[in-house]
Amino acid sequence: MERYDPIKIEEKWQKIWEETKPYQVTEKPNTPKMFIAEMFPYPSGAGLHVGHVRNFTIVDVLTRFYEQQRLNVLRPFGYDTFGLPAENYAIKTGTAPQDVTKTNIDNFRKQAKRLGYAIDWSREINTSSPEYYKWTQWCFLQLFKKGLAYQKESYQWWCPEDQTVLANEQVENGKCWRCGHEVEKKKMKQWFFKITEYADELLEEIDSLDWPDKIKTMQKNWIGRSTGAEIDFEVEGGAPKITVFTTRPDTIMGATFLVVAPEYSGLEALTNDDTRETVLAYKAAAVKKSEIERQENKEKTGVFTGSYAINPATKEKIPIYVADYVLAGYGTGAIMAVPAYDDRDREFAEKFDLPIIEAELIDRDLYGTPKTTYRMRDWLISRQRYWGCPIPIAYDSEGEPHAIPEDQLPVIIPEVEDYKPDHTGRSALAKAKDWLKVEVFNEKTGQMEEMTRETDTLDGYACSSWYLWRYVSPHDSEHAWDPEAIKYWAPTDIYVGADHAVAHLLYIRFWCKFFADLGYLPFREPVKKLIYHGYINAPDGKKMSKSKGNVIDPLDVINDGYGADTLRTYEMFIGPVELDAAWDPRSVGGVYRFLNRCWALVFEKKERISDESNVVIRNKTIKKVTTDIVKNNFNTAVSALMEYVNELFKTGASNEDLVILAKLIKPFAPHLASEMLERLNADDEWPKWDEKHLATDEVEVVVQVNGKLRARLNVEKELLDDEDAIISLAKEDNNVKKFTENGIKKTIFVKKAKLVNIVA
Ligand code: ANZ
Repeated sequence: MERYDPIKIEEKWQKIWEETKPYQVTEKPNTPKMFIAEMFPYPSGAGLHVGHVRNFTIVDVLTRFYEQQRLNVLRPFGYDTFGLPAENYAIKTGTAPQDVTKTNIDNFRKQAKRLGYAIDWSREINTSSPEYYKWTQWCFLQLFKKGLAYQKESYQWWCPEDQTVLANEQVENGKCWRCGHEVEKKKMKQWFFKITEYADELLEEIDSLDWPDKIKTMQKNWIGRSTGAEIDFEVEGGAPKITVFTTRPDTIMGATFLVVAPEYSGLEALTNDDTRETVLAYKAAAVKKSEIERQENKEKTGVFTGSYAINPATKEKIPIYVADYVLAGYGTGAIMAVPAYDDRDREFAEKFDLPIIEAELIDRDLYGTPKTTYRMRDWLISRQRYWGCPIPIAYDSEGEPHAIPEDQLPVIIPEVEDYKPDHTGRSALAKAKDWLKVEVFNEKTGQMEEMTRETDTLDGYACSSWYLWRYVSPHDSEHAWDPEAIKYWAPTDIYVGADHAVAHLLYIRFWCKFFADLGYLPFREPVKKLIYHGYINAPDGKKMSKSKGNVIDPLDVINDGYGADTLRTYEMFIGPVELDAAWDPRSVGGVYRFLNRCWALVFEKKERISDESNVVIRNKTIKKVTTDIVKNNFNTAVSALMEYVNELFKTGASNEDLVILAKLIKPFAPHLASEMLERLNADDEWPKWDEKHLATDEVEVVVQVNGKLRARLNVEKELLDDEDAIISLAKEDNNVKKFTENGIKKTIFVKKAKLVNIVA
């Protein structure tokens, strides 16, 4: 008998797929389409990890499943390549990020091919290639022209030692990750996208999506719509009035003090000679804290500003405090404190000995104007980084921003020798002196002028906000996406990921709505169905990490002789898709044995039985595997196939039994299945079940011996009333006999549960 040699047959089929390109697709107007994609990976130097394999294999199972149903399936692949790791590596080693990226992509592609994915490789995209980022810049300019890309002063982490801006993740316990110096907050002009313009639609349309509830709730909370009122409070002594935002205007009779955020723009005007120094010192300390820290339930801190306001409802004079539990970016950055009704205000009042008055509630409508606020802020997109998409803007001599004309795109990332940011915190782009200067038409003066280019680059999330649409026409040099191709392929039918619940998945929805408004997209939601899967952890249940030395390398699993089909099938079998799962080497071996059994059924010379014999179990299996895949129950689909194979070992198999097995297993183990189908001389079209064969009057009775499942009996429904008959059938089962060789102590039949319990 030929032995199952996965390495050999996988090489054979991968070569065939490489040459015949069966997964390369084009628009077929009369064929229904499916557009399935994973959240594209960042190609790190470490190559694929088992989490990628879970992610890509889910996409592949679905791709092959729908392809076998003869839908026109688009399954592209791409790389999200800008980002800090490549830039930091460049700073450390002087290697150009372009070179590192190329090496990493080559490695990722090679590894993905070893897994036998049904990818249309002609559609590969890479966000840091100029052909791609030209169109990211084009997208930026559309937002800029509509006023949805704008500049505003904003606080940034700043390391005074390194003279550089730091990203949030580069600040560790208030210190710079590079030099360990204490960081500061520095006010700088930054670019933002006005995502808040779409807050209502982003919130309201989410319920219509076939997405996991968990993600929908996270997005809703992130957008955080609150309805309330803005109320003005006059300030004694002539300082400008303070407007507060409250969701409880009815509690105003109990407002015994006001609190403003440390960043509140009118803060200094509220101070006097006695309080100014303390207030400004408090502010300086508070702005260093992150918002999360400030919202933590710690002892409240704050300082009296020296000013008083008048409560418009009680006409009482109430003190104005500054405290960091009030956030600058939410509402108006000022609140009326009602300690009798609000816990945070109560804590503050208790600490500072302020009155807590349980005043009556009054009509809403009496004070202030209705106002809706959102937790979500505009999206800060400026990055003072070299390895990002250059923002296509230049400044005139007055510092006014102008769009680089579209026909001059892409603004190519210039080569530099030193990738470190410069001493003012600008990215290394500022060191490309020739590149900095550009002639741009100034519409205000009506002439061409020499201007200075923007040296900030775009947040990587901008590059990934439109990549799904690029897949429909990845080589289009005229458009970001082809208008006809987008109509046929998009929106994405199924999107698979394990990360970015809020950021990325909110940003693509925002851009979709924006480009739909401009008429570039004929839909307003980019992803119909979202599959959000769990992580794969180490065998001990801990997160895999290099430092713990518990990382399983998928390529090792393949090269150890198990092959890609075992790896793929195992990762689908590992557990319910939405849950985290721990790697189990024994179970990998179990899956490998299962594939060996499939192989043996087809390639061992054995008598074939008639097609009729297994018609019920065959149809049952088709139904179970099909409906399980549709419901993303990949693990139970694999177990149904295992049961089917066990059955065929018991009963013998017909040709049809084996063809069905090969077809059903192809999404999971495509190389093995292709080899089987070739031997059986059959195509891979997905089989249909016939209800006629399932509608039997039989019911299944489960037999346990000492608590372990040992048999399933199919019995006529009426027999359930005959306890003795059932028990003797159970005892006669071959497998049960094996486990009761030493005699039976007790037998119990639970009719309701259709269960026979044998104590042996
Ligand atoms: C008086 C009051 C009485 C309030 C009461 C609540 C309960 P949500 O629901 O999350 O929108 N608030 C307003 N702006 C704030 C800011 N910048 N930083 C911190 N807190 C702020 O919360 C709205 C409530 O949070 C507002 O209503 C305000 O306190 C506070 F019994 O006003 B409330």
